[in-house]
Amino acid sequence: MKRREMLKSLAAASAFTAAEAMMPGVIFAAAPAGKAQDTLEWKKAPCRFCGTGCGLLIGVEAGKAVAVKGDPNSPVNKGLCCVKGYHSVMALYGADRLKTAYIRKDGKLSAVPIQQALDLVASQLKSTIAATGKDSVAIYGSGQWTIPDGYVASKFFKGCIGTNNVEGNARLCMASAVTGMMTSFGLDEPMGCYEDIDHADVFVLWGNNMAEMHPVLFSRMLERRLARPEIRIIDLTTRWTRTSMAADKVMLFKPQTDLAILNAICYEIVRNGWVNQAFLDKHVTFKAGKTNIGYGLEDKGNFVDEAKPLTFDQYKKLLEDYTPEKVEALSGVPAKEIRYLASLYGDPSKKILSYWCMGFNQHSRGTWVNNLIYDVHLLVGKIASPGNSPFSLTGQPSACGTVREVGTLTNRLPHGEVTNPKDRELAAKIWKVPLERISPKPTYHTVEMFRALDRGDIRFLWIQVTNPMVSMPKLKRYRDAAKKEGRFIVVSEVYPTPTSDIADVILPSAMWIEREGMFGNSERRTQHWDQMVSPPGEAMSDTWQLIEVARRLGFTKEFPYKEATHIKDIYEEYRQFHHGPAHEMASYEELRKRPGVIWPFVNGKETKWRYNAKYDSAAKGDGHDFYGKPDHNAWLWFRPYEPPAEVPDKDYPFWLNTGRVVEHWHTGTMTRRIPVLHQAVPRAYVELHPNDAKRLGLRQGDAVRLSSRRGSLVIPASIDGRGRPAEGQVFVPFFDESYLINELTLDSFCPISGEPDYKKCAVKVEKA
Ligand SMILES: Nc1nc2c(c(=O)[nH]1)N[C@H]1C(S)=C(S)[C@@H](COP(=O)(O)OP(=O)(O)OC[C@H]3O[C@@H](n4cnc5c(=O)[nH]c(N)nc54)[C@H](O)[C@@H]3O)O[C@H]1N2
Ligand SMILES: Nc1nc2c(c(=O)[nH]1)N[C@H]1C(S)=C(S)[C@@H](COP(=O)(O)OP(=O)(O)OC[C@H]3O[C@@H](n4cnc5c(=O)[nH]c(N)nc54)[C@H](O)[C@@H]3O)O[C@H]1N2
Ligand code: SF4
Ligand SMILES: [Mo]
Repeated sequence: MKRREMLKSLAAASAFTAAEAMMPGVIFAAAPAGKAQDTLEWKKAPCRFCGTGCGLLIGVEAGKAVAVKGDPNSPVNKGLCCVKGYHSVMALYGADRLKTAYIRKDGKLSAVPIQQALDLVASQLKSTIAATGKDSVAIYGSGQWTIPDGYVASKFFKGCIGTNNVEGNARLCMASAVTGMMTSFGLDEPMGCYEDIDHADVFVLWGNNMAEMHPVLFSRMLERRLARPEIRIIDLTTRWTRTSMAADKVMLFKPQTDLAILNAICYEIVRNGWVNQAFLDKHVTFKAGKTNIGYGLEDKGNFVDEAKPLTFDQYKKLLEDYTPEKVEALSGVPAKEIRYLASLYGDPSKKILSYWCMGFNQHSRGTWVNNLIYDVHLLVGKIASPGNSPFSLTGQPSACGTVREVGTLTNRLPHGEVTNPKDRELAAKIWKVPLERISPKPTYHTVEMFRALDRGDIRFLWIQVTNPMVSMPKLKRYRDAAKKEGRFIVVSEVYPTPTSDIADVILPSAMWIEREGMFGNSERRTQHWDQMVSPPGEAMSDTWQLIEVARRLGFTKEFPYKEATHIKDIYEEYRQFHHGPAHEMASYEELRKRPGVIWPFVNGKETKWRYNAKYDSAAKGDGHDFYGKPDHNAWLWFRPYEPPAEVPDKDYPFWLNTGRVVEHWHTGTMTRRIPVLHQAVPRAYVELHPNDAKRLGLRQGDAVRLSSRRGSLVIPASIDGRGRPAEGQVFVPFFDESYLINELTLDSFCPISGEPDYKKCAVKVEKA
């Protein structure tokens, strides 16, 4: 069945809601009729979808995954799931699953045996390297890669071929969180964990829609408030969402002005004497970076920041531009509310948890805004202890475990940076490759990688577990690039997608529980699962596809693993990179036994809070020790407000914001093949504020023409549906390939992280 026919064949709307599915212990309706659940064989796996990393139990019968329940032993979800978790196994059984490989001949894709396709991939890789050099071949992977997938990709490309052309879609997602943590603390990934929820008195959500995107954590937070009504949830957002419905207070702010609001909170904390001076004196160094840093709109930009020393007095002076009154004028949040927010952070009797996700990270000043939230917590010393936590929520199931920990980014290695000779030495030693082979120079982050494909600097691109022909910003440029003469695109997929449409070779992949693997979630928890069912047809795991091709290039010594034990062997090899109290990981055996293990895992104990000697064996002394930085201090950065790359004007008077809905996963390839999820939200729409709709004469369901300087789209209107943007703003989810909203978005990015800003550009809205 063709993709379009398949999507059409799924019937129209149903009244199924997420809330109905949020019940522990439910087996989804597809469990075989009359089958008692205890006759099924149940096996543990982390959920396939979001970075919450819920533990699931999968019921298998006659070689098919037929049921799901939340794992009551998982400390993450304690038996609960959301609607995607409960229906996750149905994603394996879409009618048009790819079962065979395809090769493009004379413009048309034809089915071939997978071994033949792998031969072609290998010979094309070899001939491209011979003709245009090793830096003309690249791999673009994903935060949905398993740990072994990412590890093998990095070893193959960085250690064997010798190019740093390795990236992952987490660049579009978590890169600003990474650079935020690296610049503030010198090490990546949150210091706290989900248990912080059980200790906090105040929760501040900084532009993340937790009710829909991290629903199980959201329900844990609501449960805590149910037991202790004095607990407060504050939602700072640019758009009214389901999260706002549950919050005690909603503060709507203008896009990008979070930078100013955070500085105003710092200003108020200082002005009121709420600063924890003893903590600052002992643990904090003040810094300032460059300003007016641009938006990455030109090719080959290479921004390098600096860290100028700053005194506390100089810092206080700089904050004077951010009085609550001045920031009210910029952000639209009343000064009184900014003061209230500051008082919550400043109150020494309150433990406070800050959460954020794409509102901060997909931001042309993403690194800055991440730094600023740490500043707030550092000023009052509410950090790295139970209930006091600035916590960056991760999007994908293994953006942490794979992209960030294995280091599948151009600048990273499984441990450290390619620019650091010591880190390269360690990699060469563990990989058993010549040191000179690992290049000391980072090449391209994701947007620049696709620009290089456009220019012809990259000619071979292997894409695994991501759908960039839907998810890249300013899509037309990068789709045209991929289709250019002399470009060779390999796509490992499980379903036909707009990305497989432009492929020269499609490799059918084994999905999730059709192969063994590990993911690492938001709270540094590594989770293992066994293969439970067979992949369809010739589908092969992404790990094994890479090994097959690497061996064809002659790297047999580097990839000696036996198929039966390769996941264990790869994991144990990878684990050597992280030996030591700052990142020790659990053994393979340990992972198989437990419902996930939080690293650093030292002497059989998880480290729930880092940088605090009470909990973290890598920390020296008896209090905090920010050992990621050479001076053992956290760096508190002054970062100013700067506007985004494009703001509404006379011709394009609306802000365009984009994102997600609870029922769908990203580009919808999996969730649109799960009938109950597809039927709940069968197509995309543009959300409008009712006043804007009225002014434009638009009613629910009317066709709306949305245009930006890059593209245009006709899409149905949604007024007072699930979300409500502020006046002058519109919102479109990106799950529906029939409405490619990324034709309109802009590829501006944070110059420090390289992460694009999908949340802000200017559009025109007309009745179509
Ligand atoms: N159901 C479901 N869950 C998912 C996913 C999914 O596809 N479906 N994807 C996962 C992934 S990979 C990710 S990255 C996460 C994303 O999780 P979220 O970040 O929570 O979700 P988004 O819909 O991308 O972003 C929505 C938020 O962006 C905020 N925003 C817009 N402009 C600004 C701004 O200028 N500043 C700030 N601070 N906020 C702003 C809005 O207030 C809005 O609440 O979800 C994960 N969970
Ligand atoms: N406008 C807009 N665009 C965005 C964002 C936004 O907020 N707004 N958010 C960005 C963010 S945060 C993210 S994380 C990205 C996500 O963007 P993508 O990564 O492009 O989206 P997915 O739909 O998750 O793509 C995963 C693909 O892998 C396939 N797949 C599933 N399992 C397997 C497997 O085991 N092996 C292989 N080889 N393939 C498999 C699926 O069918 C799917 O096509 O989108 C980014 N793009
Ligand atoms: S909250 Fe995330 S990890 Fe948990 S069941 Fe839902 S999609 Fe899966
Ligand atoms: Mo993401």
